[in-house]
Parts: sequence; C-alpha cells; structure tokens
Amino acid sequence: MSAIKQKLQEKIEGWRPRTTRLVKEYGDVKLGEVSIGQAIGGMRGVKCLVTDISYLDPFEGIRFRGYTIPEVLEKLPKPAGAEYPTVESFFYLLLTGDIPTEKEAEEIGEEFKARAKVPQYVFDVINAMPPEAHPMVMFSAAILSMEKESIFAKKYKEGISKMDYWDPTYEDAMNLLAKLPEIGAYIYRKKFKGGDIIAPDPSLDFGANFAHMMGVPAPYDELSRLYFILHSDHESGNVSAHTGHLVASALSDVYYAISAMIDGLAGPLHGLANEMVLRWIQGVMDKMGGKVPDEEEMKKFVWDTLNSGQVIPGYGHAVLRKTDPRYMAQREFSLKHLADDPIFAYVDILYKVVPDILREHGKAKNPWPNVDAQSGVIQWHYGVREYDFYTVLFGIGRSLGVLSNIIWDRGLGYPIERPKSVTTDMLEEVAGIKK
Ligand code: HAX
Repeated sequence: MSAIKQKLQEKIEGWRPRTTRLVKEYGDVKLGEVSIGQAIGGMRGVKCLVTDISYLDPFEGIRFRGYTIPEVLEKLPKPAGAEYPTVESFFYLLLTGDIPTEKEAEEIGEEFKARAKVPQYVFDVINAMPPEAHPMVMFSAAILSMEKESIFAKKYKEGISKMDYWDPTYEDAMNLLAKLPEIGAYIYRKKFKGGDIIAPDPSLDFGANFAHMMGVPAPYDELSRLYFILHSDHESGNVSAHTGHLVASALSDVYYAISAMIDGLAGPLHGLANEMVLRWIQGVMDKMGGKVPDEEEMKKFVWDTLNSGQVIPGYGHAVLRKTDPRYMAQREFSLKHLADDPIFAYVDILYKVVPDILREHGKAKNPWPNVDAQSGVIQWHYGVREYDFYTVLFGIGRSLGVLSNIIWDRGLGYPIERPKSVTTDMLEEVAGIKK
C-alpha cells in the first residue's frame, strides 16, 4: 500500500468512531429548523450536509482543511522558484488534512504520472461530437465514457465490505484526476486550435503540464496552479459539490458522479458565470469601441443590465456576505501580472461601482464580487479567449475537492441521500392558509 493510502486509511479509521458516536448517541440533537421559505428557496441555509474538507464562513470566506487561502498559498510546497504551490501538495492537504512535506507531495505527483495515460477511446468520443458541442458537454461525456474503468464498480459486483469502499474509490479518484488535465487541454486544442494537440510532458507538475498542453507560456503554469486550487471546493452545498456527493451517495462510481458534477457546474448561475462575465464585459467593450469606460459610464451599463431583468454576473453569492477571497487572490495575481491590461481596468471599475449599485437595487443579499468576476479576464489576458472553455478549467479544479469528499463519504459510510418533499397543499396547511 502506498504511503498516502496508508495514511488515509489511518485517518479514516481514526475518524469513524466520531461519526458513529454522533449518529448513535446524539442523532436526535437538532441542528436547526426548516422554514417554508427555505423549502421553496433552494434550501438556503439548511444545515444538512457534513464535510471536513472545506468550510465556508459567510464573512471570512473559504477555509480548506482549516487553512485560509493566503495560508494555503504560503504553507504548501512549491516547485523550485515558483510563486504558487503544486496542485499535488494541495490535494494531499484536502485528502489528509495535513500539510505535506515535499516528499509526500512528490509521491502524489508520481501517483498521478503513473495513472495519466488517457485511453484512445476518450479522444474518439470527443472527436465524434458535433463541432458546436459546448466544451462542458465534451468534458462530461469524456469522463463518463471512462466509467468502464471503475475499480469500485468491479469490486462492488464482486462483493466488497462496506468498510473497504473508500479504497477502490480512492483508486478511481486518482485514476480520473490524473487524466483530467490532458482531457481538458485536448478539448481546448481540438475545438479551438484546429486539433493541433500538444503531448503531455511527464516531467512537469499537474498545473505546469496543463499549461504546457494548452500551449500557453509562463506564467500560465503559475496561474493554472492557482486556478485549480482556488476552484477546488466551497463546502458541500453548492450545485457542483452537492451533485457529486448526491450521485456518489447512490454508490454510483466517481465517473458517474464527476460527470454529473460537471453538468451542474455548467449552469450560468454557477460555473458558467465566469464565461458570462467575459461576455458581459465584451458587450460593454463593443459598445465603448474598446475604450475603457469611466465610472459614470460603467454605472449606466450596470443599471441597463439590471433594468432589463438580468443579473450582474460575477456578483452575489448564496452564502458569502463579503468579497470572495478567491476573487482577492486572483486580483492580487492580476495586479502583479496584468495590471496594465485594459480588460483588467474593466474588472477594476466594476469592483468600484457594482456593490453600491446592487445595494441601491436592493435585491442581492451579497453585493460583492465572487470568484467568477475575475477568473475569465485573466485567461483572456493569456490568450485563452474562447470563453466557452473557462468552465472546463473550473471543472478540473472542482474535481479535486469533490473527489476528496467522495473518498471520505465512502470512508465514513455516509448513506444514500434522500430528503423528504411535501406538497404545496401541505405548506398552505402548515402556514394556516384557509382555502
Ligand atoms: N445581479 C442582480 N441581481 C442579483 C444578483 C446579481 N449579481 N445576485 C442576486 N441577485 C438577485 C437574485 O436574482 C434574487 O432576485 P429575485 O428575488 O428576483 O429572484 C435576489 O437578488 C436575491 O438573491 P440572493 O439571495 O442574494 O442570491 P441567491 O442565493 O438566490 O443566488 C447567485 C446566488 C450567485 C446565484 C446570485 O447572486 C447570482 O445570480 N449572481 C450572478 C451569477 C453569478 O455570479 N454566479 C456565480 C456564483 C459563484 C459560483 O457559484 N460560481 O460557480
């Protein structure tokens, strides 16, 4: 057994008694109540999911395994001379809760390399898609096509003990993760670069190899590492994380779960928002003839969008009530690497004018920017201008968190998800509405 798997086994076995005790001895202790507003309103704020991989405080933002984004970026091992840590070391943290040594992070890198070869039929599936297919459709189908590789599905049919479910799930997760950068880059080069595919370079780390296969020079390798880390997880209630958890709770293997997760991420209110931000900014650029608007001009564009009944993409959040620290981390990157880019000037002006407008508009509970307000613009700067593709990047990152969660779900024996629904009649009765 590899050192990481050994460690994971110890951690899972050490953790299990805590979960078992909570269910057995404290299962009736109430976590809260559910209102009619919450039942109709997308279960906002209902505490009914458990994860130890990340926690989202509305005012502080995300912590991964207890560490804030600046702490993660500072503490994790980095490639020689690099600004941002490796994805490998970050995945080790998500899986185990521990900051890895350089050697431990390298072992994850070796595991990925040994599992990275993408079967030819995956490329055939992508090639068979109509050219207009959205990159997220290609990505989801490519992942699903590999389901036959699932070790969990095979072991389950053979009759594996529930206690051991996490083990083949770990194997599937590692096998899948190792292939995602090449699949993502393949989709990009196939769809947007005339099929001029760049072979992987196994000497590079996860993020740098992705940048290499995308055909984008440094510092895109730094950006890729940052991007995948920032987009990895945002506790369990968001659509992509929740979908992954829900599908896996039926003991569907990770190929089914991650393909479904990608489908949820593809919605414009979720991961597609980074594409929508760019579309919105491009629309303003066209109207301005490329000139950067001043604050007054920008305010008018924002109000026009709101008055036509649309949302301002990249702003607002279901849980956060302050500027997303993932936005701030990308803003810092931008200030360092692309402060003079006119498109960054757009983002900067939006940051100055949108929160006040959303407050005045009076609907959004959170007027501040989220992760998507900034991410597409950085991609644009480095020449990745096909914004249809941006959510695939998000999907590679999000897989790190969702797969860590699914491994732990299996380790702790979480059951199939099955909340209860009620009818509108029942709600009216509870509300005391006379008919
Ligand atoms: N612009 C205009 N109106 C907004 C708004 C925005 N950016 N954000 C919220 N509102 C509106 C909502 O549409 C809602 O209006 P109605 O009452 O008419 O339905 C009202 O304000 C209350 O919404 P809320 O409670 O503040 O927000 P929700 O939890 O319902 O939704 C969203 C959260 C992120 C979906 C929402 O803020 C939104 O649509 N933002 C724009 C799209 C976006 O940036 N999505 C990415 C979010 C981050 C993410 O998940 N990335 O993957």
